[in-house]
Amino acid sequence: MIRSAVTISLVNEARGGPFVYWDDFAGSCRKAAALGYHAVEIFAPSADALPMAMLQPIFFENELEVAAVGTGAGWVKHRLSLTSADESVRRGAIEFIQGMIDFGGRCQAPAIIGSMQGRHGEGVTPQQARDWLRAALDVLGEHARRHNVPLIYEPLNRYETNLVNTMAAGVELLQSLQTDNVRLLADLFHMNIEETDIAAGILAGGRFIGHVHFVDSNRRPVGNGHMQYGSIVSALHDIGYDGFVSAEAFPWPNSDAAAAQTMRAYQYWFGAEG
Ligand SMILES: [Mn+2]
Repeated sequence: MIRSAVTISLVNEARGGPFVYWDDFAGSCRKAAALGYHAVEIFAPSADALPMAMLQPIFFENELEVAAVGTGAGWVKHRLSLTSADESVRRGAIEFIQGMIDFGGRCQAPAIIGSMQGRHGEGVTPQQARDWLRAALDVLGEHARRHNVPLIYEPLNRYETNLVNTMAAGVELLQSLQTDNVRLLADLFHMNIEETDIAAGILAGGRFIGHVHFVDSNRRPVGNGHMQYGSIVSALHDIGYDGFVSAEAFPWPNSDAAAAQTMRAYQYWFGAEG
């Protein structure tokens, strides 16, 4: 069954970013549960900012799972990157993500690598960046295995990375790794910019897709842009996808309306599955 999730950001430096709920963690969880969400996706400032022991009663009380944890705070707060020319920055990036993998792993949630992948340029060749990225994914994918969760890698649009922009390129990257414990994140906003056809991109990602960011063409909640969802939903069924569709969208026009709109869209497209 494809399950619903909604994002909560606690990272001040990410303000203005595509997260539905902000700041009030317990209150956001209560609202998500009341709307019928199965899970929350957490964007936290660091692995120790929110002790999982403090969060678990909130999840239990609201019968919420954790769909995933983001690692982007490593970039927006600390300017860490897996493909920096500076070795100490690369090492810091790996340590930051390992901490996040351990944080999520305590509630069986995978960590997502998006902006932490960085980019080539400024003295780093495409080949060098790709080699560093692959080495990091091998280490981090195996680290995630200790918690019995995959590591999620997100192809981004061209304005955010020049490493991997499409599902097909993501599959090629994953197939070049030693580890088989990394999955792709199909973010419909990025795919709308990069894929020739979004449904075809999902079919190309196939069994490698392990998480979906469920959002419209303009990064507003589903139903507020021009994305055509029929073929996208069919493609997710065709690949046998049974993970989360998570609302990583702007809190437009506000958090509560964005969460409610995404839930209406989830029920329309996936609700019949129960
Ligand atoms: Mn995303």
